Amino acid sequence: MNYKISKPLLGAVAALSVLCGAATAADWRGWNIHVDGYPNTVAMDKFAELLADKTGGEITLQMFHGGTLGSQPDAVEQVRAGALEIGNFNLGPIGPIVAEANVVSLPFVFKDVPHMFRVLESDGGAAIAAGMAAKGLTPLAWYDAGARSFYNGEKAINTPADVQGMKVRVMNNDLFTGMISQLGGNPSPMAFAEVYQALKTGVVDGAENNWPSYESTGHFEVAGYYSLSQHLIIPECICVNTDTFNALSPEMQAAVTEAAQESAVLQRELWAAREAASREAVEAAGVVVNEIADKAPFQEAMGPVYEAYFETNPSLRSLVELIQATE
Ligand code: BDP
Repeated sequence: MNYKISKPLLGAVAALSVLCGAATAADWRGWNIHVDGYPNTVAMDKFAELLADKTGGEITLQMFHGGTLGSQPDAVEQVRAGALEIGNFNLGPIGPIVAEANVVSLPFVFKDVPHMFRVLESDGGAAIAAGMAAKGLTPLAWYDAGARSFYNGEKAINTPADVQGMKVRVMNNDLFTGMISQLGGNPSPMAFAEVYQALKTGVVDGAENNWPSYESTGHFEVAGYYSLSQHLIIPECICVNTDTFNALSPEMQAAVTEAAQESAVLQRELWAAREAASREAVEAAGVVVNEIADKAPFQEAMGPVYEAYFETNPSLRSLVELIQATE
């Protein structure tokens, strides 16, 4: 058979592909675990809006909030595989995949949140970003997730002895299970969505998170003691599938990055306000909050966690030292 295509037909095809600028445009899908009104949710919606504006509609993003597309470890894999293009991820569950990114999940590695951001903006941050990109997750911007502290339904925690025998939910990462074990507790890695029921039914005694997540999930209703251990300060990213990002023109890459960075400025502002508001709300609801006068025993107990990390990643000792040397 002869498949010669007539000229008018060719013209029609060309016109059609112009009409469907969609042929070159991309519709991205994005994952976020948080509820409506949460700083990250608002900022990711803003990112979608900025993305469409700055790329002249070439790239659009449909956000799926509330973890509707699955748990965080699953979503991380989906973005790596390109089944989803974008995710707002905490670096905790990324650590098991990207050794460089796991440094931020070492307990007490950062002095405070500003220190964390200074590191991310330095060579340390570049090393973390390069490690992530090599594993399929290119970070476009960093979000604030504050500091994580312990909470439970039984008592205030003041010393490691208070964690003794306690079953504590953690995010999926050996550093976190090691951290709880070193304090004498029983770690229980579990998906975020399951923690409320687990606390309520006594499957776990406690968990750990920042103020906004403690409040937005309702965990404070079933675990009313919040002890300011601030043992983990973990950044979050807007991460894009590396191949998807690398296939873009330099102009488009710049537009996407700019949209992400602007969304991060908004997220950090909203975060500061929400941290204060969440703390106020849970205290008003009767949560007992305690400062921990001496955090040194918690820090000292983390020695074996660091040693195990260095044993598996000898080359990353210098990255940790770089972080510790960053003013
Ligand atoms: C929240 C993070 C979210 C994590 C969650 C958790 O924003 O990404 O999934 O903690 O504890 O603070 O799983």
